Amino acid sequence: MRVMSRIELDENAKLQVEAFLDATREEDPGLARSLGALDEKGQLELAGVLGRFDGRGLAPAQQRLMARRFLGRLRKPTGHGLVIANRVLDYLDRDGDARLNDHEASVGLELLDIFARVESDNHSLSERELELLEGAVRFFDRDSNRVLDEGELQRLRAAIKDGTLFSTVGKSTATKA
Ligand SMILES: [Ca+2]
Ligand SMILES: [Ca+2]
Repeated sequence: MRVMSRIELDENAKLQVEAFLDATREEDPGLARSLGALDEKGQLELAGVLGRFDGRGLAPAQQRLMARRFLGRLRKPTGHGLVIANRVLDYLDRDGDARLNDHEASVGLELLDIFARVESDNHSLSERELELLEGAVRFFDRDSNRVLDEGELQRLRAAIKDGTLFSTVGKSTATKA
């Protein structure tokens, strides 16, 4: 089997991003504009997000819709924001297949919606809110296997519900720093 070079991988990622942006210009012009402004590194991160919805037997239009449900929640997505988003998505990929199944995706959307309201009462995440989300999933990954399993998710949900999340996560990031 031939191994793809880094350059070929990058070329594939670019084609994937171009196809996504072309379709998104019609389907969600505002999102297409902010994603279209990403530099090359940001586009590779975008390809990383798009790849989570590949190869699940979904039609391309459905894949784009799923990807946009995530990307549309990021306020003015930047390359840095997409790096954090990819790190968070890694924690949600419980079966480790680098794809998000319906359950994994719905947990992701649930968390994005909660963290979108942390610092500003709206439906989109600032970079700061994304960073808080990343801190939370890292903190609640108690066995440090870089996956948020069901028990860990339940503890995270409980901490959100009883309002202790930010004192807990705040403390942990303060001690780590
Ligand atoms: Ca998965
Ligand atoms: Ca874990």
